[in-house]
Amino acid sequence: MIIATTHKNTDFDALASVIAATICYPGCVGVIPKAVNRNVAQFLSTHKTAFNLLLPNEINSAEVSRLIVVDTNQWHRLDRMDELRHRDDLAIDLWDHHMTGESDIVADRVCREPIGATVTLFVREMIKRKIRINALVSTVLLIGLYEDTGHLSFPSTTPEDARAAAFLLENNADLNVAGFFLNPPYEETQREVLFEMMKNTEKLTINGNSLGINIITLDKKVTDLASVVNMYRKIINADAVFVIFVNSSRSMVIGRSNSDQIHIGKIMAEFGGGGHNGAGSSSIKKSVMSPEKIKTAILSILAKDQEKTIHIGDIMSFPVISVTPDTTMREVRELMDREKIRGVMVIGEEERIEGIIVLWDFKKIRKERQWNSPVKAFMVRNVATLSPETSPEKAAQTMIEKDVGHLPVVKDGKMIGIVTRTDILTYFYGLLPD
Ligand SMILES: [Mn+2]
Repeated sequence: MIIATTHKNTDFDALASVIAATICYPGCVGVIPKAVNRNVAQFLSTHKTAFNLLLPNEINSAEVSRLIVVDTNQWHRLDRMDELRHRDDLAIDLWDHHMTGESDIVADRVCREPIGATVTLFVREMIKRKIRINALVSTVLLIGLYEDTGHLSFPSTTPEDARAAAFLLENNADLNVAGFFLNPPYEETQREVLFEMMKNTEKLTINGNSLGINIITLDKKVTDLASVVNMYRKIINADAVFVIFVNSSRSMVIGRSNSDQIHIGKIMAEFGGGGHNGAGSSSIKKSVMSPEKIKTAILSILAKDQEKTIHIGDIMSFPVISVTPDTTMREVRELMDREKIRGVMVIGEEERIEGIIVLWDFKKIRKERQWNSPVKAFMVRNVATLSPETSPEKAAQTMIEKDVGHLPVVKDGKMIGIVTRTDILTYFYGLLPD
């Protein structure tokens, strides 16, 4: 007997991958853990009989000759598979996309890659082997793919995930059904927790990233805390959030990040958990570490990461070309032509930034003789500046908010460099400045 199984608190990517495995491996039976996410439970209550699925207590582990593990690589995350763990005659195949955390399942065949969703790995197999799937299977696979990639929007999404979505849509995946299960309505208990989080929000900035961190005591069961945390991050508009949910015996940490600089999976791995760049979690016994200690530890990991991350000081241009306030507009224009630049800083006494003049400001000149006027008559005063520790993301955000293309970098009151749109584009897209 071949069985495919996945992690407890089964999400749609896990369910979809189990179902995909039952199709890719002839004769394979899917074994779904008893504890599944709420929207997965809703789906199963109406669709279960359409698939070849059983519960862990419905199989006889002595009959299992091959085990397919999907969307996890850790034994303790499986439901009642301990008897199989110590069998040395068991063949194991592993399909997963979690790259952090300790992997302890030793498989004979491993398909483990950084990709948006595990189910994409199975879709690749289906395309390769020209396996046809019906609309129902396509739909559940698409739900798994969309849930794990945030509808192909999470930074972990790869081109292959998008191609997998195309394949599933070609095979008649139903977006109405998918939309229904991907956007479950919020429950009263979830709203209460969200409200509690909003009340106790501690917002801070570490390494140029805005951060929300909370400790929340749970006195009752709340389903799908992960999507509450997701919602919370969006509402408080933080680059990353960490929420430590505490019950009588354990702390459950859920992290979400929208910043390239904060890798949730790596941070959670330090607490025995795991996840991806953008999302992850960890469960810690209170006797091992108190919630307050966890919080302090997360903050110190984030602070330590500072040395490794890119700051604006690393990507700025220098030396900065500048003129004095009395330089004529004609001289400024000649300088900009010669240096092929779009803006020049105006620096006064004691190296003070007096203003900036950009190509656009030349449009203010109406009469020829104005070219003899000093730059201080045309420059823009009130120049927005950055500190060298600013993150490239924050710098880009400042450019958008202030609608400026030049941001001088200032340290101890002195200008040490400048960041232009070209620097930002070069950083984000690896484009070479022209
Ligand atoms: Mn997954």
